[in-house]
Amino acid sequence: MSSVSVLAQVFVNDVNDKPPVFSVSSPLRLAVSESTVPGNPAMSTFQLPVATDADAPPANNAVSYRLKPDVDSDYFRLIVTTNSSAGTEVRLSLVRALDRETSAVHRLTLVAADGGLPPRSTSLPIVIEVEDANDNRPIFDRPAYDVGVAETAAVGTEVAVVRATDADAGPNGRVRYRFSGRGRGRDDFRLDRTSGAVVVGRRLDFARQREYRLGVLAQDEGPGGVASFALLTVRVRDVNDHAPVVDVHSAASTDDDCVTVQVPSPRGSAAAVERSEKPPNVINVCTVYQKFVINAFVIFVNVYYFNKRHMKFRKSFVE
Ligand SMILES: [Ca+2]
Ligand SMILES: [Ca+2]
Ligand SMILES: [Ca+2]
Ligand SMILES: [Ca+2]
Repeated sequence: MSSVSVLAQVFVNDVNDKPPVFSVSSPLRLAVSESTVPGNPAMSTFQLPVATDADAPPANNAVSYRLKPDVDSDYFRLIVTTNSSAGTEVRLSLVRALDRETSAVHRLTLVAADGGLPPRSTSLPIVIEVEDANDNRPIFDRPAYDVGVAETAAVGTEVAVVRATDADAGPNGRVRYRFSGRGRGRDDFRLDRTSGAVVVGRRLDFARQREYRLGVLAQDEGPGGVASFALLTVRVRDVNDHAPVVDVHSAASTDDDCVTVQVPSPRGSAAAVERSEKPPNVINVCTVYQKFVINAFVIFVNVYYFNKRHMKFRKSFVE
């Protein structure tokens, strides 16, 4: 009995049963500064991973790449190059300027597909986090502030709170306040650099200065930050803190041995004597050494009569 050897050559046809595979964690995260200038190949191009396919060539493991169409594809374009030395390179190119304040995150989907029939594909989500640049300046909530304060306000009394916001993040958006060099009397107020609160810094006096026009600057703490300006007007309100002063030289008599004295406003203007009219603040002095209470001030008036028609205040004083 003879044996026969048969050499069997078996050809296994590849079946496209493997999809391309990315060997990176999903999603892929990239950080891109919003200051990146589009179209600069060196600065605005970002390397992406390539996928491998375990099937056999030529078609079942031939991987092609595309971005899944979505709105963010407007910002990025896919560049795929193949050469014998470096193999296939997949890069993402920024084609439109980013703005973190408009959109801080962009999401793309990179699709790798083989050339089989039917093709198999794998999707790799890409999350692009836009890093902040200091491209916004602080903006005051109003261009000018106009406030009033009583001249008797104690040191530390809050007069106003200025406020500016900066759309940037972190130090780029952290606003600090200070007075500008402009404005007479700004030492009379203190400005909290963090809160923007303006308080009375020392005793005010309407007679000394009745209005302050103070320049306020808001600047962020980011590199190259530019300050914004707002005008703070503080109007000092007069308060009845000066005693009336009666002018003894302007007194005159009335017919009934009385004098009529117009007590001035509590600022100390001259008193006048009226024979026939009695406007507000007019008092009749009919006795020697009379006491009045005017605007919370106690006034004593000594009246000396020279004769019925000529008389004179000798003295007036205030408690
Ligand atoms: Ca395949
Ligand atoms: Ca921006
Ligand atoms: Ca800023
Ligand atoms: Ca920014």
